[in-house]
Amino acid sequence: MQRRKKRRVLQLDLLIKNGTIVTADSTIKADLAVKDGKIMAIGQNLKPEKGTEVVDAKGKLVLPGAIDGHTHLAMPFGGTISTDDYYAGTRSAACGGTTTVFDFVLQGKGETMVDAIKRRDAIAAPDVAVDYSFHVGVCDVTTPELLDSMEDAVKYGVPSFKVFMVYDFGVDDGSFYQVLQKAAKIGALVGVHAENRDVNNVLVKQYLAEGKTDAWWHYMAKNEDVEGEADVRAINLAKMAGTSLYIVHLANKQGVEAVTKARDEGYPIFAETCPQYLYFTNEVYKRERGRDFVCSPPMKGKESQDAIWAGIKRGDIATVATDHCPFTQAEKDWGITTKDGKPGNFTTIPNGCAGIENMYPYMLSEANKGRISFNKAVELCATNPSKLFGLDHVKGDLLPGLDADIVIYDPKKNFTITNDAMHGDTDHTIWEGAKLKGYPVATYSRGNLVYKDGEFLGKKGDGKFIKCKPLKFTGPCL
Ligand code: DUC
Ligand code: ZN
Ligand code: ZN
Repeated sequence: MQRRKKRRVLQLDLLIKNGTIVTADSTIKADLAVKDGKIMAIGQNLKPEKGTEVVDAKGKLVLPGAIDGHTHLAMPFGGTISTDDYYAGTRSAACGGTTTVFDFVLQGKGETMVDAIKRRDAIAAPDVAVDYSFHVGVCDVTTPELLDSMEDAVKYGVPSFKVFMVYDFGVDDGSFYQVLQKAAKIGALVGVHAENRDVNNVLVKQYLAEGKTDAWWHYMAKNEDVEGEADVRAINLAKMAGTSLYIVHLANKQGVEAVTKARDEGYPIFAETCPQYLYFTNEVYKRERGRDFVCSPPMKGKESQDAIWAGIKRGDIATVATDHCPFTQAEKDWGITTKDGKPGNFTTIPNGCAGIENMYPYMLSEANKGRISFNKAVELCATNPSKLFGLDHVKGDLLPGLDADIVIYDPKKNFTITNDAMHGDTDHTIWEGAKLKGYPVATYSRGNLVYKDGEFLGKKGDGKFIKCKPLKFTGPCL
């Protein structure tokens, strides 16, 4: 006798009622239902089932979780390792409404791209508290096998790469061009850290010879022109290779203008900026602890900051990400006395700052203050990164079928950033004292509550590796 198959009754797990649902292109008052970690429905007067948890979001905004496209967790750099490991960093991310992070894998000499990804994933997977993926920082394409291994990475689910035009592990223009050519063939996006290495090296030597050693000279050695020239060159190389380009942490006016021009001409050139460039200027390097703000690229002058905000409003800046790479104050003090007890200078300060918990709250606060719309903040921090890095089939929006990565945001809750209130392992924050209008009050990662009212509720190892789709951009589509 044939037994009738028992139909599994799926439980509606969570119902967020009465909120204002904000996505990149719509704002509606509606309820949102979650089942099995996915968004099941968005609509009016949705009814809970027996056992459904109901959350009243009246007066609150319901947003997609942010996607931080640029982090350096547990990264060996500047003679140490960045303070936040994959657990501390993703815990902090969750508490700032970020539900996916893209961390950088630095390829070792002679290492294939997939081996590099697997090496880092072995460290990340047991620790991550939210979902994650990687970009590969390409350092060695000196053999055809290494260059070809980019294609294996795309098949593995990592279709985005980054080259550094600066630092000793950076690539020369020839290798950069080869990486761009390869990307065009295999459906990949190349990101670039654009600063002119040779000019930077010359300026460093000159300033140190003149006894100019404090943090201000870090900015001067990586000034507007040092970054802008490299932006222009990177765009030209992408045009020559006939492919797209993603400029990471864009922080100068000349670069913004070059991006705008290329996009106006129809080229698929995309730019990311970071909250630190939108909030701080190079004035921070004159502070007593200016060394705490040393990151690359450095914060620039007000003119550049204004140009970046104008680029955002015009739609020429596609994403905001953090470049989260914290170091302790004791490590920042290596700019005074190195870890070997020698006199330090601006080159002996590890580059990078914490920011993973501040991105979405800051951008949403700027929206709440009226500088941009909430939709724009969502587009920059969630929807565009998901499209650019190939995960819009699962994340970056609030739509039935997508992962239930959701943030509930209280526009009336004012918040002053202090390091004590942050959830990473860092001992200070450059954002200390910054006043935000509105703040996230709850974060869900695939339907699980991972943050509520100042408290982290997630679990180490609960984050999942997200396989991203191959990428092809033929014009400035976003
Ligand atoms: N810039 C930083 O400030 N830190 C890590 C790497 C980088 O490029
Ligand atoms: Zn960089
Ligand atoms: Zn970076």
